Amino acid sequence: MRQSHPGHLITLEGGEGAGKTTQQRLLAASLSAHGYTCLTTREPGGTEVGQALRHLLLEAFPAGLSPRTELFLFAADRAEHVETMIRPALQRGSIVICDRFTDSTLVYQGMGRGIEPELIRQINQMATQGLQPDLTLWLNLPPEIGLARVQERRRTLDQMEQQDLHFHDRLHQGFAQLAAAEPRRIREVNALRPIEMIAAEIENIVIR
Ligand code: T5A
Repeated sequence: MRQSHPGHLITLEGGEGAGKTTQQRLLAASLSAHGYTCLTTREPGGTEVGQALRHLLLEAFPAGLSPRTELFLFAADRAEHVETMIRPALQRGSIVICDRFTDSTLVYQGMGRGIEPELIRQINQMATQGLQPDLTLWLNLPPEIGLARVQERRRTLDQMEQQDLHFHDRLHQGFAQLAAAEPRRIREVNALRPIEMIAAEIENIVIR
């Protein structure tokens, strides 16, 4: 997919604890070693404004927010992130590797919270002003394994991590549906393997 900038946007998607941050770091190191300029970032919370929104979304209200409030706050985070950080980096020719992006909203706020997908697509479109990932890597891991990893690592769980397994199963199905619908953009990666093996497959997908 060619867009109106010289850079490339790669997004990492998947359930909780699927290994996105780990693989983001390894991919950035590999691309840098090949001479590419990379920017690693994440949603929510890639910008200073986003950090405040991340706190509101995931930590400040243990009882949760209403689904539409949540949707608009994720969209606000993305609007700020795209406008002030992602698009300028793409204009400079960087490879931007973003931990979660628009597919997370479709899955979490759509399949998870039950908001109509068409509304989410419209809001994603407004937030990104049409910017789409060139490539999305879906780290496919059974939700119970990802959640166990997160629980092992942290004493307190955020808003989404506290949801029950049915919720996380729906998210997993949601990512599978998106990957089936857009096989050219979304590449499924089996995340139930050692870190190095996953990294090697991702490197092979990205640098061909
Ligand atoms: N959200 C986000 C929405 O609802 N809507 C949206 O639009 C957006 C953008 C973000 C939350 O917000 C939600 C989704 C999320 O619930 P977050 O803290 O950023 O919150 O959550 P995650 O993105 O899930 O980040 P995590 O850090 O929890 O998971 P990662 O990044 O997928 O996993 P990672 O790399 O940190 O690894 C987790 C642990 O597993 C180990 C690592 O060492 C680490 O300890 N690990 C492995 N262990 C064994 N084998 C492997 N292959 C391993 N890979 C990693």
